Amino acid sequence: MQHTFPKNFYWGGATAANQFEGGYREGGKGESVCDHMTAGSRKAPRMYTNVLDPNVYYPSHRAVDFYHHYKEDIALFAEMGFKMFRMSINWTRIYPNGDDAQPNPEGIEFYRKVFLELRKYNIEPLVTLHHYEVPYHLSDAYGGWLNRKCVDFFQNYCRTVFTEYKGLVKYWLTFNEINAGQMGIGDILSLGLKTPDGPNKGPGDVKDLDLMQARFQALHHQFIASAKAVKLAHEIDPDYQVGCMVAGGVFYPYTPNPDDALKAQKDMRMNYFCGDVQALGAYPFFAQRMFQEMGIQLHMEPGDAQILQEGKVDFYSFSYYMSTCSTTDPKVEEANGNAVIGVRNPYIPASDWGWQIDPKGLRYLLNDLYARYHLPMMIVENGLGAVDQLEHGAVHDSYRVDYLRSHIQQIQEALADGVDVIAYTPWGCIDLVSLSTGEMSKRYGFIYVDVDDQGNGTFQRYKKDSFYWYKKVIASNGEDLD
Ligand code: BGP
Repeated sequence: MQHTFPKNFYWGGATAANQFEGGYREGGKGESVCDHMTAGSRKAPRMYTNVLDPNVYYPSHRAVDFYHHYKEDIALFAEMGFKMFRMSINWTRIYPNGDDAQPNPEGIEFYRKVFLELRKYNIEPLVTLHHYEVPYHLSDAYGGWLNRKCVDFFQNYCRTVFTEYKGLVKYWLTFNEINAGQMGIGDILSLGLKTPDGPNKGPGDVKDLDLMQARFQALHHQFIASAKAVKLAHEIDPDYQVGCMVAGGVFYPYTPNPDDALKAQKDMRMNYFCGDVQALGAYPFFAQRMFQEMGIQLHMEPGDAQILQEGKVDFYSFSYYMSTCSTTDPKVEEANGNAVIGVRNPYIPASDWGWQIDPKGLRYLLNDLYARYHLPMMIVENGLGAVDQLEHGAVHDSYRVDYLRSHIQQIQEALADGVDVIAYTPWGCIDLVSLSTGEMSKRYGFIYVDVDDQGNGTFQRYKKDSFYWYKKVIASNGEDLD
């Protein structure tokens, strides 16, 4: 029984280029769809503008400026003792339009410098290839992932980075929260689909098509692209380890009513639909009925089933922020959440953004996923988005420490249960732009960055109380959580 963390456990932190890197259009970078997302707030959604408005603030353009601060930031991660650092490569830094014949050498060099800097401190990079960073041109001119040509463009991009960074990177993730595409929260950002007006959507190219049909077809192309990337990675370097990345969520039945239990079981499939394709190499048993009920007719090319079978991932990774409850009773109060949509659970608290905080749900999910896939597990996102006060250069964020401590304790329980957990990289280890709201004031980091919701500030970095706490946690390999 493993009551402690394994010796080589990967403690670290996670980021993504679109929320962190900035350097918009520097070093030959092209535009991504996320560069067209306005800032929003808890109440007002972010909007996608097809044409950039010079009077509007777009948070990804500077974000927190890792592009110019990477040495300083990595030194801070090293000071905390990070063993792993999750980041994404912005596709448009490598291929500015997504379909270019030649890669952009400056973009390649930028990430090489970052990886070398990480290696200097023995920090293992964990690199996401696609984190809500669809090239704008692929969305605009090709219709995004609905167009199968994107599979080839992605393959080209993967070949470049797998070849260029051989020996510098070992762990890769194909698509961040790939299931965002199935849930309607990733139309533009994850799939590059311009859908009818609404939050996070652009004026609609897809409006004449059935939206669900388009989403699942686009997702199918991502599955094929992911499977081909896994195979290619192993061909280029047999040491490469490639994982899937799924938005994780736990759904408890709201009552013992069998209807609620069945609803919860069905809702839990948000974890399995994509996970099964990527980890087991085939669509799940429940897909047929699901597609039938939704009126979806997937177009598969000959050979697709084999591609999926040959491109199974080496490990499973997921984000975990919350649990929720499922019920068929329409009178129960709804709860907020990212993709984990259900009703309020009276037994657990919620964050200021209404995300329900449930550390035990993490143990539950780890057990559940491990029983299904028998693959090493990485928790590559977890954390508390909260408003922090910077006072005389310090941030007293005991609420964040409480959140993380309770989740780490549950990882420990899962390890004792026998789950093979190999990494924990809390989200936004340094403050960055919130994906859902575009705010800076929803902060997750151990490191405070002095920027406000409109991008004003000194961009100076400050260590929060949680910085010193996490450093102790890592130094003691999870023994000292006080
Ligand atoms: C996940 C995304 C991240 C990240 C995180 C927190 O869904 O993969 O990119 O942003 O959620 O969400 P938010 O930034 O909306 O608080």
